[in-house]
Amino acid sequence: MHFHTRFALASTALLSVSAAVVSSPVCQQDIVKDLQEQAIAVLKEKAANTEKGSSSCNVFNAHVRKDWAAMPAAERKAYTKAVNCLMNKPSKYDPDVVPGAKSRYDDFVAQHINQTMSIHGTGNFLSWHRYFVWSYETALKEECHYDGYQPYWNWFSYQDNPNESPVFDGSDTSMSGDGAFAAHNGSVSGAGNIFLPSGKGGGCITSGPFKNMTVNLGPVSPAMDGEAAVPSAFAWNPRCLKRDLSAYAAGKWLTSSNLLNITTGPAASTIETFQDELQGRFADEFLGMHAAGHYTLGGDAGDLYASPVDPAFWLHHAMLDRVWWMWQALHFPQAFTVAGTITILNRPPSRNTTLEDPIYMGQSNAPERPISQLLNTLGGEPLCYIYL
Ligand SMILES: *[C@@H]1O[C@H](CO)[C@@H](O)[C@H](O)[C@H]1NC(C)=O
Ligand SMILES: *[C@@H]1O[C@H](CO)[C@@H](O)[C@H](O)[C@H]1NC(C)=O
Ligand SMILES: *[C@@H]1O[C@H](CO)[C@@H](O)[C@H](O)[C@H]1NC(C)=O
Ligand SMILES: *[C@@H]1O[C@H](CO)[C@@H](O)[C@H](O)[C@H]1NC(C)=O
Ligand SMILES: *[C@@H]1O[C@H](CO)[C@@H](O)[C@H](O)[C@H]1NC(C)=O
Ligand SMILES: [Cu+2]
Repeated sequence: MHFHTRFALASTALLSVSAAVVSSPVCQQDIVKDLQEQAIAVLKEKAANTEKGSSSCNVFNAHVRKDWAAMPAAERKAYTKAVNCLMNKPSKYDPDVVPGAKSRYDDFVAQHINQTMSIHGTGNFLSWHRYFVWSYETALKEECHYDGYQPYWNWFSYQDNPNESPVFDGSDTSMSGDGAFAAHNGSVSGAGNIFLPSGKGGGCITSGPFKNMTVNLGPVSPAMDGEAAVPSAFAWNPRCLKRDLSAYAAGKWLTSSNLLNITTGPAASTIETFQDELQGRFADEFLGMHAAGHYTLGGDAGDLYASPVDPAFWLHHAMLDRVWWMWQALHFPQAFTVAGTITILNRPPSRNTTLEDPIYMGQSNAPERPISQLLNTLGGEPLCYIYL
């Protein structure tokens, strides 16, 4: 793997982090590689010190989720083919209950819409989205014969020009490119506190594997200027997928200094500070890496409820899960704790989240599980994966 060859360089960079180092895109890559390497080293050490049967899940036999940029063309195409397959299979929802769910893909969108207010800014934010991505990956495999694993979008490259990224360059080995240019006045994010200037898109995506896709659900809470909400959350609203790739959001918040803060810096000290910093401090006009990824995509992906309509959602959330996974590896035994409440930003005030709280996926065919079963990606049942 390419990160092995650059590890020595990365270690040096990490020891001498300075403003100059952090602002260099090359070193941004090195820092995430170094954290990755540290996480794997810890997991190897744990595997070596644990007496377990050879069949139990560990870092050596776990499934591997890869960086999109490091995947060969054939693997990328197999992935987008499976996603298109899911978009062409029928929904399992009763059309009277969710009229906008026309495809199997839409079932996942509906799931997210339905639970939005109890899975963001809550104690289950990380575990809910981990299980959501896992259930989607499982559907791609079981229902669409995909034989790989969920790829991730590495936030720490191409921040200055996401349009050139292998994820968004619009080629047939990308996740489709930017939207067509459509004049608009940017997007409003961060619970109304943070304005994002418009990029070069704003209209329908015009290239790549999802060029012809039909979005059926949302927008429920559109962020981009000019977009109107549907009258009810599950209404059918067929239209194209819109994007407005934002170098502004990526360059400002998908940074090594923010990554270091939550993985090894002051915000890394507890699960509470980690997850809060990751999700932003909107009153401080700090978007955080979770929302920054959504607004780097822009367009439909900026809708808190219906953001999974953009198939890049899953690569973004895999990266988010990877950052949590790295934090977890570097913070045993705190790795398996939760903090936060069961309502969005504790509005209205609610009880604390517990490890026994159920995470359910409804129509996505993943059985309800307590949070405690979703904290360890090497837990074996159901999760057994690592990131490389
Ligand atoms: C939405 O969630 C509730 C539980 O909060 C559940 O009873 C209902 O079936 C869900 N609806 C859909 C469409 O998934
Ligand atoms: C953007 O805002 C300006 C000033 O408020 C307005 O004149 C213009 O029509 C807006 N453009 C669009 C595309 O909404
Ligand atoms: C999109 O639709 C057009 C017209 O129906 C068709 O010619 C084209 O092959 C489709 N492209 C993809 C990527 O499915
Ligand atoms: C790191 O995170 C802490 C906790 O949220 C925050 O107060 C601080 O401003 C962050 N530091 C940087 C450099 O972003
Ligand atoms: C909820 O969590 C907070 C912060 O972790 C803690 O201070 C508080 O005591 C907890 N509340 C209850 C009822 O356990
Ligand atoms: Cu979400």
